[in-house]
Amino acid sequence: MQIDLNGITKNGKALFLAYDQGMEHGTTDFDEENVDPEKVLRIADSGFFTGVILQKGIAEKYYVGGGFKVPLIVKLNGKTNLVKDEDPYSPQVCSVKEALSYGASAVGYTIYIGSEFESKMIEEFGKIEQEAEEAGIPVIAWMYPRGRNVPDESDPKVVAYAARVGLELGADIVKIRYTGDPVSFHWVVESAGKTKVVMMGGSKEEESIFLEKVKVAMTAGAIGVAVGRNVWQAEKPLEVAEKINQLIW
Ligand code: FBP
Repeated sequence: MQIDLNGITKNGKALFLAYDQGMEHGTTDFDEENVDPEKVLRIADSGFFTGVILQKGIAEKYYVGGGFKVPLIVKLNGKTNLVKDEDPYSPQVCSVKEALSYGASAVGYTIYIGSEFESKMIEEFGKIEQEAEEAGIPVIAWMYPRGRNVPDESDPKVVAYAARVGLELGADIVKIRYTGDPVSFHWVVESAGKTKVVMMGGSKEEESIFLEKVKVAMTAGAIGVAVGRNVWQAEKPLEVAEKINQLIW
């Protein structure tokens, strides 16, 4: 079934603000300003974004009752980076039902394909996909090739493979690493078929370099970007958000 993406897109395009790094990376990603979820939620609510990605705790304690208009995307699994397992597993920490109770318009889940635990994540994702479809909300798969079997996470072949797995598992949108050039990223988009592709952000880099990637990804057929640090770690987050917004629409 083709799920309606209108709740988290505008004219078919998407710009999501990711703010789950406190769990994934620790508070070293933050400064005095962006450590406060309320402040980042205000950036998300600026009108430049079609969704904000949160773990359940921040959704429950800050989004709920906060009067925010930006649609909520709840990340259903997560892990810390303190455990240095070569083969990562990101367990489910929130159900689709709980996410809906916080007002979620969509849910997200990371699958580390290539990890020795990929089967566990594929299985969990299968159930989530079914529940999300029953609830009529889209499911976004963070398709991250990672683990001992993946020598290069950015290898365009393995990234395209990840996108294809997302399609075959029923993801409505896949969140995918930029492959470095328009031709290979176009192949990633082709590989995803009817599953839409958003480019992931990555660690903070020079604004012009990041904007160029956004431009190329859009030309290659992505529907948008899911970005975190390149916006809320910027000196002027709203200015960067506006520039990304202009490139997407
Ligand atoms: P960024 O734009 O800050 O990279 O956020 C995107 C994201 O996928 C987050 O949702 C997640 O916390 C993080 O990147 C995972 O990063 P890593 O590649 O280090 O696991």
